[in-house]
Amino acid sequence: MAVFEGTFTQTEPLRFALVIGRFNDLVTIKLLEGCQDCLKRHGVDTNPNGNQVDYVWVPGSFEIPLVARQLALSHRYDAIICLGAVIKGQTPHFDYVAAEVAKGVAATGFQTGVPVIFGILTVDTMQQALERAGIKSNHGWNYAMNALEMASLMRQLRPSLVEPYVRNAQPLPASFPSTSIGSLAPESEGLS
Ligand code: INI
Repeated sequence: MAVFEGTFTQTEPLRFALVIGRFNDLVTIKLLEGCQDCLKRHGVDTNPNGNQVDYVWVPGSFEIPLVARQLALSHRYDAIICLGAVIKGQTPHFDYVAAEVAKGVAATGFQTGVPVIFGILTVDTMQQALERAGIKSNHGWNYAMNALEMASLMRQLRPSLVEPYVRNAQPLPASFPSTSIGSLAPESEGLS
């Protein structure tokens, strides 16, 4: 058997999309800078005119999952990094936005098979947000590290590499109830 883990070195073939919320952009621009710095120092060409990173700006964190999903479904990216800042105010808006973006980002990765990094700060005050966006440390850097690791790991786990184990698997006994991948596909897709 084997141990699989992501590396941070062979980054030339990797493609990333960054989805960034404009809301609280004092913070999100700093997260973006930390993220770019990390990618660059690991050999990724972060130039928007290059061929490794695309940037997509959205109004706020609430819009991030929809756009991340669209990007993931394009199959053009090894990982998608979502950057936002949800800061608690005097209204319950914070709770709705924070809950929806967390659920949406998680669902997008799970449903599409593309790693989607949750780079959304959820904090009580602007001070706390700024501390995490450069004053003390910059979480944008960590989000980029997570993306590099997951992008590399998922490339290693592609079915073509895992296939030998499937080939070596013993056939099921004839009496075993058979469930093929085809029979699990949604009927609406017409696969049978
Ligand atoms: N968007 C954020 O990214 N952070 C916030 O703190 C925030 N708050 O608290 O209101 C916020 N609201 C905007 C929201 O993301 C949507 O853009 C808006 O509701 C339109 O759908």
